[in-house]
Amino acid sequence: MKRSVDLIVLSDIHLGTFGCHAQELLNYLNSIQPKKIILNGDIIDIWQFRKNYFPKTHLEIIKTLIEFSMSGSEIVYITGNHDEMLRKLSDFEIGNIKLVDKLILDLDGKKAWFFHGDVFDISVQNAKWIAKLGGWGYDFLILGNRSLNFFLMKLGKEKYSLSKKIKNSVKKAVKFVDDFEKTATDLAIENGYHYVICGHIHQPQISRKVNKNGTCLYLNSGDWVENLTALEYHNKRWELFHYSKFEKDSKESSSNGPVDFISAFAVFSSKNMKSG
Ligand SMILES: [Mn+2]
Repeated sequence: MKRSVDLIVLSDIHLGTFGCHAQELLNYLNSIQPKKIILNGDIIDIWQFRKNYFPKTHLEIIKTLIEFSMSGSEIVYITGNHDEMLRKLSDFEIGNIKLVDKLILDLDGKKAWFFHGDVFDISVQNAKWIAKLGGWGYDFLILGNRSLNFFLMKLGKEKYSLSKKIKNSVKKAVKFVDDFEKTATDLAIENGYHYVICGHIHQPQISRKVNKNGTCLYLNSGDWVENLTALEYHNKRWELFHYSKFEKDSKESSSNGPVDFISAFAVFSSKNMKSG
């Protein structure tokens, strides 16, 4: 029996790279029946795409998602920085699949704001003035990042890479995550959102944030490279799915079956042989 879920959020799958844990993600997807799927950026890694590396399990994920959409699940693909080429096609719709740069949903009367999060890359230290930009903030920052990358490429330099920047120092990385969460939260509170849901920084999280203007719930779906996590919204509640726990639970429940009997028999017969 597949577990039914109202909504799942996946981000940072990085299909097409060696780091992607595709088989684990497939096991997870095969265990659920989601009504709505939000793909919150960096799903296919077009930046690192190589013609000679796209394993069968990676294709299976795309196939599974398409099958979900054909059987009635609604899919929203929000673009990230590693799949920013798709931003050219944003607001495109085909069947049950929608492609956007950001998404606002009403979840049981609460306003939820979804976006990948790379817009904060160049300006995460400047949370205060970003919050002042209010509703314009997101579109403004997307333009900023796009032109930054455009100039870097013109100068013959590599695109701005967050992971490269924070890999250099743990202290910097911790500070960056803090700043990221604060920036997203301040902006969400300023705009009256109850939930702000991001990806990008590969840090799964559900936490209540408060500032002097109000409060909101900050959520991050993590990734399928290091953490193997997803967000699930069901019966008006948010939960963080951890693959490691899921794998442990499914092993435990399967070992209560006939497998246990066989191993018990093996132990029994080996004991008998020793004594004989
Ligand atoms: Mn990203």
